[in-house]
Amino acid sequence: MKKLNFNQNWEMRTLTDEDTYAVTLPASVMHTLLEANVIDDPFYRDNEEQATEIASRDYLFRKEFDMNSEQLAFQHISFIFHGIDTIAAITLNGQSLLETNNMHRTYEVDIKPYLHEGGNVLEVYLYSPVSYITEMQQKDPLAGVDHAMEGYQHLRKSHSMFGWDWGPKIPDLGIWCDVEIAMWNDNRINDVYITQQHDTNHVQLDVQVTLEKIVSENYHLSTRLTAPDGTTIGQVCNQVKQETSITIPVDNPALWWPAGFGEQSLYQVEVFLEKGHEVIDRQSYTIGLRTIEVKHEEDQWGKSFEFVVNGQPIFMKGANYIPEDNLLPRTSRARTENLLKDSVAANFNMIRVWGGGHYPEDYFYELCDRYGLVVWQDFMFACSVYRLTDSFEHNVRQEAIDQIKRIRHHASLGIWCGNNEVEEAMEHWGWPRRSDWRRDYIKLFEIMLPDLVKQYDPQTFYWSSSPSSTGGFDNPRNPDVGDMHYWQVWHGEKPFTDYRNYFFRFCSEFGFQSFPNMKTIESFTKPEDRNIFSRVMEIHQKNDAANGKILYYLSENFLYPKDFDALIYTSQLLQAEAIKYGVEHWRRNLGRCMGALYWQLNDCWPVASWSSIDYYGRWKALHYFTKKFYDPVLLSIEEGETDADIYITNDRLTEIDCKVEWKLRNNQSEIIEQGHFTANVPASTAQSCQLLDFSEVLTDQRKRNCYLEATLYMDDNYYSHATVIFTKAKHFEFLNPQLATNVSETDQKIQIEVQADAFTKYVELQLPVDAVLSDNYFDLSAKEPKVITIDKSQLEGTLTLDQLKRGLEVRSVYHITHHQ
Ligand code: BMA
Repeated sequence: MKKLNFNQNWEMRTLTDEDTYAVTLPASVMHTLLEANVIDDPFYRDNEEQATEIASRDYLFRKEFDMNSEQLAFQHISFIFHGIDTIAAITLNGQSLLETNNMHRTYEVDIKPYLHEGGNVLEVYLYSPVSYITEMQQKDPLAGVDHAMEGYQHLRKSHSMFGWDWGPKIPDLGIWCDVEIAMWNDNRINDVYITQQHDTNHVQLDVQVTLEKIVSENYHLSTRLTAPDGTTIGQVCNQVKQETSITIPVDNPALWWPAGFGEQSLYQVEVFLEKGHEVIDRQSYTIGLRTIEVKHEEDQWGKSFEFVVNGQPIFMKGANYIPEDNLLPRTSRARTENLLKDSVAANFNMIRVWGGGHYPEDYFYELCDRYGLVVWQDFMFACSVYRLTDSFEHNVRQEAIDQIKRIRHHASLGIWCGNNEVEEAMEHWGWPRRSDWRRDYIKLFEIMLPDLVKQYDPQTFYWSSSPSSTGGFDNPRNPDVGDMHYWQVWHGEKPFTDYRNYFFRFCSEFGFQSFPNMKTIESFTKPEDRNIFSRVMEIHQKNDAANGKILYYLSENFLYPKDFDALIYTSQLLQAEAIKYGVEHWRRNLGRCMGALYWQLNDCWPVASWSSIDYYGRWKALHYFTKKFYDPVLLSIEEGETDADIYITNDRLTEIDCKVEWKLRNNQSEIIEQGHFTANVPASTAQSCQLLDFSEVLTDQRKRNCYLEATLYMDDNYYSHATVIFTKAKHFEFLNPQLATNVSETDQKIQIEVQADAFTKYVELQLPVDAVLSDNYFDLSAKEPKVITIDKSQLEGTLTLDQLKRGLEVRSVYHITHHQ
């Protein structure tokens, strides 16, 4: 089979005017108009408001192309549309070819009967998604979230493009994935499905190949498996049927492991279809040899929710992933790669593709395979009721088949999940308890989708909803059974300490908002907008009452910030502390709790949100905290009123021997008490190592100026460090730390030594260019300098030492209220 990419030389225009724009696919209306300077940047100030009107019109994408006699001689010629967003009518040479209404599907259509030799015209008419959802919602009002345009759930288009509590209402339209033309004779490979049987030191691969047509002649199928070390195993099958199975034995397999647990070994499986001696089609897949199971079994606490990879239970650490941009043509492999590298740098081993966006492109999964991120894959349904009419059912069935077949061979795929929060919403969000809605829910998420997963990917676990306990509307918020979304901290305004009341089996969502970094705020505001209650800042805050929540939590924890910049900084500290509080607690309960995925990793535009990395890829304080609280060996301190329990959580699959030194110090870092201990912590275990009782020492006065510091050493080397204070930061008597920096460089690295005169928290270094630092937002004891390094290769742009010295800014908790 021959495939040609069909992305070049398109044009786009509005159906109501004559202006045309040259485009290359993937392309969208808003992105094209923006590139042509016809509209202003929709992310700037209040420009989002122009989007609804633009998305209320219809558009045409058009391409003229030539076909020669050689091409036309193929017996079969088709177009493959890998993603059309969304409602389209497609014509070829004026003849109707195809109608589409699902951006999550791949459409292939036979074009042979419509083609001419010489010039041909392909036209894709795109119709307004806004008009469609408005009309449908009038006919059949369905419950959903109120921060999105009404009726969004009627259309198989990324829900969050219609607005979300972190996303703008920019329901752009376009051709968001590649278009290809496929030409073939006689026969072709229609489908390949690879399963694995694992035994000790042996894996048997079963490659099932389905051909397009029944085979009558001289066909051969062969496979080639290439191991990570380059060795190959070839198999040939001469007894080809329309469905053929080829077995490949692999001795001493190099297993694929999640990040932090071993190598991400990848094998290549190639399948060749030959007729006579000619290869007429080939397919290639990158796979990893591994088993991933989800254990959901009764135990002393309820019913577990535990990922087991290659037989090893693993605590999953990660976050929820949302679409990377509202204008889809701006996404790219390089951007996604940066985001996923940053995830692994923060010690993630899992990423959850949240169900209110779109199914990511192939490269997303390829990168997750390569970097060792287990993918929790939601089907694209979220927070809404769905009406299962015959046509809707047919549509989502095809969508699920397309997506399961596309994603299933990836090493990183860990779980299929029916939807995000639909079961919980129908049970707990006060919606009408309609039996027709419930019936359709059960049909779709508890019958149809699990059946399809069983049919097309039986080796991957299916879970009907996140969160869920056992399905069927049976207490989806049960904290002891299944997975949990916990929002009482934040939406429920409970204090951070509330996390410690729960021992969820797997916490797949919990979160806390902050403002993005100043540079990011500057990108969408004028100086006069820089007040969190300004109209522009409120447009970039989509969660009702969220600014009030930030201020409420601020009042509980920190002093009132001196200015806008200090408020932005403090909001990030709140967020980082909140999530750390939850994660450290759940990791101290490793075994009972087996996963924490915070809400949310990234942003789709510059906005105040729960993300740890903002739209421009800048790390918030939370992301630096994450790197530490997701470390495979975690030193954490569970502080009480006047005591402290020092824990070590060891995620590694081997035991560790370590030493911990602890010091109770005052705000000048003078030592009041100190001690040390050694610990042996078995593999995959959290251990309370030492309970320290300071009730004698920590008087009310001392609680306001003493902190406990613990330092972990492994093999006599410094490993990590933790501090706690025994009062709210707002009441702690922080002294002026007189922060001093000393900058130097080597060929590869920049080094910044930071020193304080008194104990201080949340030391932040800001460079004049974007960069990821080895650490940031860290605590410092007096006269104990810390060296921060920056890889020069990671710097965005060039930076001389002199520029760095002049542009470097440093602050800490003390500067929330003080200028110097
Ligand atoms: C969860 C998610 C999202 C939402 C987030 C913050 O419910 O599933 O729908 O954006 O919380 O409210």
